Amino acid sequence: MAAAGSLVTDAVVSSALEGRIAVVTVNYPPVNALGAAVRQGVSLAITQAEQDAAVGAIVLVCEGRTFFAGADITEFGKRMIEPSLRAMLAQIENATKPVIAAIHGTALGGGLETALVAHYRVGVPSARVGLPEVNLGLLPGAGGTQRLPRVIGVEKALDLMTSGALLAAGPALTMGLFDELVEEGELRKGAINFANKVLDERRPLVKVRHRSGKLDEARANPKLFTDFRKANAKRFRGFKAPENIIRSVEGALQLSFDEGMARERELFDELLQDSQSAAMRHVFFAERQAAKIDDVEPDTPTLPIAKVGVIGAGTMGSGIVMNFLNAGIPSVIVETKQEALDRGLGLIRKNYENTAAKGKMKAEYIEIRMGLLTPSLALEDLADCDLIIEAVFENINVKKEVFAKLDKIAKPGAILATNTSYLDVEVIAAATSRPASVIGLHFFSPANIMKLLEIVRTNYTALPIVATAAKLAKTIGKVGVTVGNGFGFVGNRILAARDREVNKLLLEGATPSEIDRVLYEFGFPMGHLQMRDLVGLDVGWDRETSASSTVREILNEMGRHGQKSGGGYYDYDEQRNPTPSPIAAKVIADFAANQGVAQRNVSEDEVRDRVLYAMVNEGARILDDKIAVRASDIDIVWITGYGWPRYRGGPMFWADLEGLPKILARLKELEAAHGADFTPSPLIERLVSEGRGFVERQ
Ligand code: 3H9
Repeated sequence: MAAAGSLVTDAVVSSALEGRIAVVTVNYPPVNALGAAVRQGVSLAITQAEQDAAVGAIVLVCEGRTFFAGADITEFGKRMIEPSLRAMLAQIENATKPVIAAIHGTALGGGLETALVAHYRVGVPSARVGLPEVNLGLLPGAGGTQRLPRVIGVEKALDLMTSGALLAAGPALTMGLFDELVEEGELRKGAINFANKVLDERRPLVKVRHRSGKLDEARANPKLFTDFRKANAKRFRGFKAPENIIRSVEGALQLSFDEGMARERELFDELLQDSQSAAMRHVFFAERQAAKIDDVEPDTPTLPIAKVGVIGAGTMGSGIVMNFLNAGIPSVIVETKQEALDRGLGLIRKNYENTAAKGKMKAEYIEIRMGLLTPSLALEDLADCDLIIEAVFENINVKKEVFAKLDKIAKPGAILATNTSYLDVEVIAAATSRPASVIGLHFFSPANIMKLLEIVRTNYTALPIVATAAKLAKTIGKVGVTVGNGFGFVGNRILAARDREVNKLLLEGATPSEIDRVLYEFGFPMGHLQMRDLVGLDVGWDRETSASSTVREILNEMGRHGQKSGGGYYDYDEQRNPTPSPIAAKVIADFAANQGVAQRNVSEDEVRDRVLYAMVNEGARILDDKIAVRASDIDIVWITGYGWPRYRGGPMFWADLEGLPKILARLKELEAAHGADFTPSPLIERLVSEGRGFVERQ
């Protein structure tokens, strides 16, 4: 090989000559986003390589953990610095010398779009590619919607772009997206070899824009788009980006390439200016922010978690332990009775079998995962666990008793965690001689699926315990949000505020369907009362102390426990479809009469304001009480744990969009009509007087 010569050297983009090949290397940590410095550097390097007679072909490669992770999201909404991404891509596509994209890590969004304008693509086997702009409420706006369908076909491209899913290198090679895979760790060398081959074989400058075979295949199926829309209607409900993606791909079939690009740009700009994208970009950063805990430093020690114990094999305990089995961590699950233990193990196995049957897990993993689990009837078997999570009945005395016993059994230094959803973790910790080792790990049902983990720290919890919990959340694929110790923490405290308001509305005459419709149309997967029926009205209900003092208690006393018993706030058929329930309506009306509440017609607007503003006000009080450290953490809790629509950014971001002055004025009206539940939180008053919002916008 001829001596390497340096063409351009810059901290961000450098270029070196390896024989006939100009290797353009980008180094823009952490993820090589295509910010202005990168675009300028790449553009200059391509120009110079084009002008240099010694250069036959160009390899574009990135340093660090990944190929380009996409456009620089922090630049959106700011003045664009030339060259634009689209201009840089046009320059690559129109280069007179072959450009080879050399891909490792994840080529995402604008990153994959860059690869798609190169004339050839090589990658290492661990590389993955995708167009996840949909997760930011956007569409691939630098040619992705026009080029990806031309390479992998319209249906597959629609699937990838509307889901944001990634494609592994193997399938990408089969589909023709990669031209060659090269040895892991040898990308640069492999790409240079490939480039030399292109030159030796005088291969042409292949442009994706000229491919039409896959589009012709799609044109043969005129129902493709209608079917795709129909099949995904539920998933796309209320969310604009998927529809714009579909329309942009329709453009690829109906228009010339350049017209298709212009259509894509229009549809992209429309999304970029929409509040849904602003909300989703907020969520992107908020999720990463949530992982940062103010007093945890990179050098804060964490404890190794090699073995986990879970107490309780009910729905919650079984779901919790699956997280650790999935992560390959040996675990013990303890119950008091053999029957309950067997039921729990059955639940776990069935869950794995269903996952395998759906093709989402290889069948051999069922035994591998079950093999990591030790069932036990003795708390003593938890003695060598590094972390023990209690998931027993939600009663403070029961929990205190369990922790007092654990204190005697657990090894020194073990983390003792409670999965309580409302109770005081400090009181539970006080039942032990080591409150510094006690923490709340609040999982959400179904615990093996739901992304959220509330990490509840008390005044006593030691910092390494908090840091370990945050790290563990990542290990098991959860979004960990660290919160303070107070009734219901963040999520359930806001849920309780919503519940309180929903119950008042029911008595005043709004029907379950009317209340739920408002929430469903707002974008929640289901309404509040449907959710209550689904979870079960008897969860947390104590038969012994039940005194017909709420509608829910009365429904429970009547055996109406929700979906599973055929009725709750709604009636259910065999398929569990809800219909309005005359029985529940009578219970509510009688109860209202008993309480002296006159029933009336309640407007949808009133339902909306009362339910949503009560939640926002409670969120503000949570900030006042320092139970959450940032408004964006509350947003993440409600998005990942309670189905708040991601495209509305969470309750606090949504409140900013709605306008805090408007919310404050309405809260005052509601306070006058309904009392102290609506007294505006001091934080809202303060923010309005300062002309600020909850969330500092990016
Ligand atoms: C696009 O391309 C539009 C085009 O189609 C059209 C344009 C006209 N920009 O996630 P991590 C930051 S839209 C700026 O913790 P990981 C991130 O905030 C883009 N910053 O690492 C974090 O910062 P901090 C389409 C970005 O290893 C740090 O990098 N692309 C960007 O777990 C580390 O991130 C996407 O949507 C960005 N594009 O995961 C991909 N990406 O350290 C978005 C990340 O201050 N990115 N940062 O908290 C990802 O999915 C993940 O970051 C990735 C790495 C998988 C790459």
